Formats: sequence, C-alpha cells, structure tokens
Amino acid sequence: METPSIKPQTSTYRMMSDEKTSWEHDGYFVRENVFSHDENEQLRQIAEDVVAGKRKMPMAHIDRNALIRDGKDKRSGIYGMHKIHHPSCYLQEFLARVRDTRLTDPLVDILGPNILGINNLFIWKAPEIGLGFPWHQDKFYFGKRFKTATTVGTWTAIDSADRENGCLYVIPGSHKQDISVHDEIEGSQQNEFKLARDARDEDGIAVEAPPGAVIWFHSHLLHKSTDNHSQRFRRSYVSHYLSAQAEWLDPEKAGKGQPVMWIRGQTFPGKVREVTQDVLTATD
Ligand SMILES: O=C(O)CCC(=O)C(=O)O
Repeated sequence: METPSIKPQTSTYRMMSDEKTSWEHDGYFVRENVFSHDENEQLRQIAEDVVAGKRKMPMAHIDRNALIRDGKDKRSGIYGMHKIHHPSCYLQEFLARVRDTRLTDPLVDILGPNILGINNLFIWKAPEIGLGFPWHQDKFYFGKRFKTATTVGTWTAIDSADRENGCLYVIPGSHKQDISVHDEIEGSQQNEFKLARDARDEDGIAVEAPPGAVIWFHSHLLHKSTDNHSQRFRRSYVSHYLSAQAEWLDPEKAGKGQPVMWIRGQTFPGKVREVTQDVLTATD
C-alpha cells in the first residue's frame, strides 16, 4: 500500500514543559478548550445520525448498552446506546478529528513523527443507565497485537464529565508498572473489559473534564470510569495511536482484525502499516 503524500505538519500544539512533567510523572496530562462546542456538536450529531440510520456504519460497529441488549432496560435511540467503534474508518468528519493536529501534535513528542491510528470509539454513557469501565491498562489489549513501549490514548470530553455522570479515574504513576493480570468480571459493559488485578480504588483520582478538554494517557496507565448516576449524558470520543516504528506481535496477523489507519508521517516496510487511509463505505 502506498504511503499518502507527506504534507509538512505544523507543530503548534506540541507538549508544553508542564505537560511533559505530568506525562513522565503521572502517565497522563489534560488540556482544556481543545475543541469548541460547535466541533463537538458536529460529532455528536453525526453519531446520532448513525443511530437513526441516516449515516452508514457497519452494524457490527454499533453497540447498545448492555442493559438494553440483555433486556434489563427498555430505553431506545441514543438513550440505549453504548458506542460506535471505528467511526473514523467510515465517516469523514471522524477521520478529520483523529488526524486533527490538536490531537496529534502532542503525540509527536511521545511517539515520534510517524503515527498510526489503531482504535477509536464514540461513547454515549446515557443518563441513569450508562455503564462504567473497570480498571484496566490499554496495553493489556494492544499488547496482544503490537510490539511497542506504549500506545497513546486520547480522550475527548464531548459533554462535561464529572463524578456523577461517570468521568475517568486514573492511578497516577501506574504507567511505570508492568501490565497487570486482568480478570473476567460480571456485569461489565458488553463484557468487553476485564478488571486489572493490581488496581485499588483508594489509589485512583477522578479526572473531571469540561466539554472540549482532552486527556492524553499512557497505555500502562491504570484507568477506569464509573456508571452514569446523573440525568445527563456523558459522551466522549476516544482515539488510540501507535508509532509506525512498532512491529506486529505476530506478523501472520498483520493487517487482520481491527483496522489500522494512517494518521501522519511515514510508514515502513516490515513494521505496522495502515490497512486503510481513507474512509470505507459501509455495506450493511
Ligand atoms: O470513556 C470511558 O468511560 C472509558 C474509556 C476507556 O477506559 C478506554 O477507552 O480505555
């Protein structure tokens, strides 16, 4: 696959020295006012259009809240949603967002200039029934696919995220730890996440975030989020990145499974390469 022409990148949004200190010391940093209300509204509206069938995504990438799926609650529409997986692979506006230099400039300081996108999800967390995610380290999952020191997650608040509606919690400094054993648990949203055995609630701190704020976090950082006990939505857009210098753990599985997208810079023969560069057309 050909690498797209490499456009000169601006470096306007690179990490500041206090952010570098937070990254090294705590394993994450937060920036407020990264995206405007209108920019967030655009993504929110498109995600709702997907739920309403006005924009096409494969059904396999659209997940309802586990309580709805399991017949324990009857809410419908966006009130019954959990997430859309990989919207950037099918929707131009989401692709533009994952490549936005306001998200990716700081990544250059961590991952270097050549960057791939390995996962992204728009999460609803509906009023009253939105479910949290148990303590986990993202590398527990990404480490099954890629050989790399770290991937980087970006977590954008679409709505205000606080303790009542299920904000993120992190264990500062846990990015210096190895990857914990992760155990199966009952009642996790979609059974998709396991619980990191080494995480203790008393070590965690809430990272409340106003709309438009972004949290950048290390893939060893222990993090979780809680259920939404409020009457408000807690929507977020999460996007994970990998250096294009990383290698496939199992070269036989190169390019299979979750799609890898080109974000910026070059890709390299023998390393992880993108399987999609532009949006795909959903056929179901
Ligand atoms: O948005 C959330 O509630 C949690 C997301 C998360 O933990 C993740 O994407 O790894």
